[in-house]
Amino acid sequence: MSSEGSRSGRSGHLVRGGLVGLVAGGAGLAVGELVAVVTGEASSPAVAVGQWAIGHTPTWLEQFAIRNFGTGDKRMLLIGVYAVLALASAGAGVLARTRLTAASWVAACFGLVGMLAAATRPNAGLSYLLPSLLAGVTAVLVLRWLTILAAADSDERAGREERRRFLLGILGTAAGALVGGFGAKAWIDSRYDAEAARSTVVLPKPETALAEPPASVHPNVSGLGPFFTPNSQFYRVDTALSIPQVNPDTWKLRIHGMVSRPFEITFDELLKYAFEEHDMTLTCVSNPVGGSYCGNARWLGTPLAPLLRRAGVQSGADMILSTSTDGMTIGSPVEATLDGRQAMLAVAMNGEVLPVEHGFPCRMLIPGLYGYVSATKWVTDLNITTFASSSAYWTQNGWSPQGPVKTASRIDVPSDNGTVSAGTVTLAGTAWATHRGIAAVEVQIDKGAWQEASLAASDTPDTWRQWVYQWPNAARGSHTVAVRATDGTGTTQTSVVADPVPDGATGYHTITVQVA
Ligand SMILES: Nc1nc2c(c(=O)[nH]1)N[C@H]1C(S)=C(S)[C@@H](COP(=O)(O)O)O[C@H]1N2
Ligand SMILES: [Mo]
Repeated sequence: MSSEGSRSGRSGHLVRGGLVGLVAGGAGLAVGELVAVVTGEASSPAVAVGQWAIGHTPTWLEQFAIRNFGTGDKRMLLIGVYAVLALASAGAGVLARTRLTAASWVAACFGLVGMLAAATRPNAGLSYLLPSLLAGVTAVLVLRWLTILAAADSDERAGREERRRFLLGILGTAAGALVGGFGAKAWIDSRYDAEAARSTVVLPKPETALAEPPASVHPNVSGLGPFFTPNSQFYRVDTALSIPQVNPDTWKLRIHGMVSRPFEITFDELLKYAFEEHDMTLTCVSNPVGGSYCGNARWLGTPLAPLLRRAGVQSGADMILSTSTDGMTIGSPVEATLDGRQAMLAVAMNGEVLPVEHGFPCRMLIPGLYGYVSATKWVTDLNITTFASSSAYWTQNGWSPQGPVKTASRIDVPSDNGTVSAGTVTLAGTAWATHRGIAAVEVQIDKGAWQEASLAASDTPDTWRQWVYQWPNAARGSHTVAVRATDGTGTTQTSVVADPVPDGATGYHTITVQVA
């Protein structure tokens, strides 16, 4: 009797409808994933919708996600996409018990949303529509079929046969969807792995070997990060849901647009250019005051200037609109690549072939500019154009077209709210004003007078400069410590507090220290 009740009772209806919807949605997703094995990962329904959402996330929400999830923000987004899909599928399943046609349309709409998202992907062709189209069709068919089986099973005259059919149908489909979906995902992931190609790249030798910077670039303070950020710890900021896997054998760089002699080069041809090593700090415009989206590395690259001269930049052109394999566009001032600074196409980072997540096989770098206007990873196309006629991805999302790095300083030791013992307390951190260099760092305790910190040796004006300050006679209690830097032009960091949007955060990094 009780089983009969749950089969036709109200909550039984909801649960069975929800399950039917979930399985139908899952079957659709699995079919989408399977088709994407052929049409490409970017066309898979979940990836297409997630990637579309990344491009359309309002900047405030994106900043929130970066603050709270850091580099895990992408995983959160995919979880969000799956959660919305699961809820909607379950809802469609419940609706199907009374309104099968309406519910079928809901399922079809999900296929449509996937198709629309896939159509907006860079390099999207007609084949990009297939995974979501077939996913939608599958979801509708499975939804209708399982709803009919479920209805037969809940009928008063239903017997063992109806129950058997329904259970077999729903469990079989669920198992098939899980195996098919996860199998297809694994298949896609294993199809091309840039890591193997990366391990066979022979790095070119720099024209002149660059000496190691003196040991004195790094004050030996425990808790202070090293002068060069290890690749494994280097921050990562990009919009890629899955890291682009670029094959260096088919990689090409095209330089075109407002140039007299457009050309294209292969990776082997690129490696025949003159290479140089350069130490440079890279930082992100979305780094909050005191944040960690800043890293320092020794890069090996070929200067951009000779490449641009070979192409012959026409007068009036002031922007390099670079594009990556994943469709990211970044606009950089032509001027910054021709004024003598070491703007380069980099192929190595800290003595290692560029890591895949940092742009393998080739990325752009321009000292003095935030990454969003200079540091295109997986770059394949340089379109010489004008700021007046073109706009890049981030600019369309509310960021400023121009992004010179603002002077910034950070207290790394002790950590915010850390406890230290009374007496002499060692404060240490880093400061950067990429391409202008750091001339001074000052520390302020409890809003008192600014005290000059000791600067570590300078490597290049393009690198950050670490600092130490021995705070004498720190008394027990809670104290605030602030820091500010002066750049190589003599300009001191502004105290005015500004958000990262639109062109970089300002204000003094201030921490609380408990002296015990
Ligand atoms: N293709 C691509 N390149 C990109 C980005 C991106 O999203 N896609 N992000 C840029 C931004 S905003 C920054 S700060 C730097 C970060 O480089 P990293 O991840 O190697 O630290 O890469 C830049 N290059
Ligand atoms: Mo950035």
